[in-house]
Amino acid sequence: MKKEDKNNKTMADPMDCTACRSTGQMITKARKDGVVLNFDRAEDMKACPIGADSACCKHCFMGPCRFNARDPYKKVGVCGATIDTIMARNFARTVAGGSAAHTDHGMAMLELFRDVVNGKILDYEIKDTFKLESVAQSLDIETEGRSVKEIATDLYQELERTYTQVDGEIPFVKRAPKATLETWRKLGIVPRGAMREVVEMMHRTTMGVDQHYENITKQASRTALSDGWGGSMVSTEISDILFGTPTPVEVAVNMGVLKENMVNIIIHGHEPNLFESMLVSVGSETLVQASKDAGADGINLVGMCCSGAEMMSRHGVPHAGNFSSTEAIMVTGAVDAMAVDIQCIKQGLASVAKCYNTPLITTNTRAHMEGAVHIEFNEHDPLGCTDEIVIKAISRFKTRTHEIEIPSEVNTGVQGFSHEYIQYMLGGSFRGGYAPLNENIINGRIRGVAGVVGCTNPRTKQDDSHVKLVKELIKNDVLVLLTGCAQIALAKAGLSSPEAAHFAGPGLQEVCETVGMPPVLGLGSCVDNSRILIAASAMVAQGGLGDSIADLPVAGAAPEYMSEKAIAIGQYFVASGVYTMFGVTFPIVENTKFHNLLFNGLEEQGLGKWGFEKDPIEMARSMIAHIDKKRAALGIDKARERVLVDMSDRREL
Ligand code: SF4
Ligand code: MSK
Repeated sequence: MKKEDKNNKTMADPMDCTACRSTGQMITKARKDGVVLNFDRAEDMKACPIGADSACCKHCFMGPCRFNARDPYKKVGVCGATIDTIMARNFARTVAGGSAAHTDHGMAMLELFRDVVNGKILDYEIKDTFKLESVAQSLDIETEGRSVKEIATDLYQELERTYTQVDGEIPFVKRAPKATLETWRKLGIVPRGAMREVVEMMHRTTMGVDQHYENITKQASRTALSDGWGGSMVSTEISDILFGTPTPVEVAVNMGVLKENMVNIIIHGHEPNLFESMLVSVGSETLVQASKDAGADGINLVGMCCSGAEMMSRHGVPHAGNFSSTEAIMVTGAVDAMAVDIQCIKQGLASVAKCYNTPLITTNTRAHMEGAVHIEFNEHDPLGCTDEIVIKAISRFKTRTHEIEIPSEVNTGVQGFSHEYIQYMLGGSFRGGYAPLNENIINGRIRGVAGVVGCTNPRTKQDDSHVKLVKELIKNDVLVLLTGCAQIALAKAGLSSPEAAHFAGPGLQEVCETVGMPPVLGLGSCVDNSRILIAASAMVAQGGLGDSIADLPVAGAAPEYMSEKAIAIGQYFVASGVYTMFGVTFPIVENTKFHNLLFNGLEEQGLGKWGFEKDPIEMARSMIAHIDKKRAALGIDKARERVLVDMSDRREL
């Protein structure tokens, strides 16, 4: 349903924009307050159809050149480039952009680790020495009888190769199943070093360099793998070592976590160090007293987007909402400061913050914004920044003038399922491992595993596809692993609690009830998708489900993605052997050679493949069909038929 605003612009009904009631409530209030949000801008700024199909090129100034998606081979660019070259180059640059984001984030984490180890940074320490040792052992670093500092120094030196190495193989590819690694070697796509791959990708896609869509796609796979098994994986592992590996924790999610009588501070972005130091600042007696002197009951620190997802998983910090809600939450009038670091931070936040007199504070040297206050975060004096953020928030609380309207929704669920905890949960502390998961897949109680990840996007109803897709998957006995904004969508829908097992099919429900786990397991932020790769490798290593990730009855999806990072993640899952489906839109022209390569050809090479579907139920069906195809290839399809026939027996059991 659409209405017109005072300028006669059509405005979508708030509940057509989002499945999140709190966000819908805030869209309504924003319109009353005359404030424009991302949802309204998406209505106003229609997507360029040529760009959406990736049928244009502006890689040189003989162009831009554009093609007609209905007749893509009718024309070539001024340089003679074909539609396949153009689409492949655009796609590859998107992969390079996303991979660069994860790589730069990972490099920052590794640099922090180095300076903690060598004693130059004193505000952080190695919290998880068990994880330090297990990561070191996975890279054949000697741990027996050695000090933490010795092991950590060697680990730093080894992992630095992930980024800086110019030849050879990045360290973590050792963790991939042997057959998967052999396929990469055969295809020549084992990453050498993340910086080399991203730079080479950018070079190859400039005008007049690589002009064969297959060769460009090969380098796109190599670049994406340098992210998944490199930049992102290093980031996750180092963050766990420094700040602790997540274990299940009950967490409150949704806008109702804001408190009217407290100083509310939101952290939004991707790097955990800012948030870790904020936790210290909000615990400071002096600052808590200052908040009370200002008339508040204390300080309420909450997260949003992916740094929120990471801190929710690691420390149980309440989470207020995902990507599409970051502007809407300021409409509550109750946000006394929002501090941001890197990635997925909409510039539109600045104007919304101004409307509600909320300090919007940028903290990272890489990410300034017009209209925001910049207080640089420096790991050598982190509290210098975070204390100042708290002080700004307290003074905004003291001078609150806006009407406060906090939606009442709060959803409680269990988060924080790291790969390490999944092993322990399924196998127990003495025989931790994936045997019970594999056994339940082989016997058919669990049909397969799906990773549902990625953003929300105001071009599609927020959270709606995530929730419908996941409900359909678990109803069909598919265990779902979640990260990033998808994880928050499902938490808000109440699927993260063990009681949600009743949404699952009989086989998955039985497993969830036996273990006491929810049917969806939240693994953390978007950079933590590397945990899914490690879990998939552990499933292969456990045995009984084939030799490579491509053999597993698994599938992946990002039904509401918006970021370049999501395309990089999709490509590293595809290159790792996973059928990966995206929704909303896909930057490709159908009935072209490049389309056929991504959607079929890569699978024929022994990798995974891409899929695209806007309808979440159809998406679930395609994923389930793929899982069943893999089950049949493994010869375990009959077991599942028996499980379904034996339902009453199992009930008795
Ligand atoms: Fe046009 Fe070729 Fe230049 Fe692209 S590289 S803008 S297709 S001339
Ligand atoms: S924050 S990349 S909107 S998941 Fe990681 Fe969310 Fe997507 Fe950003």
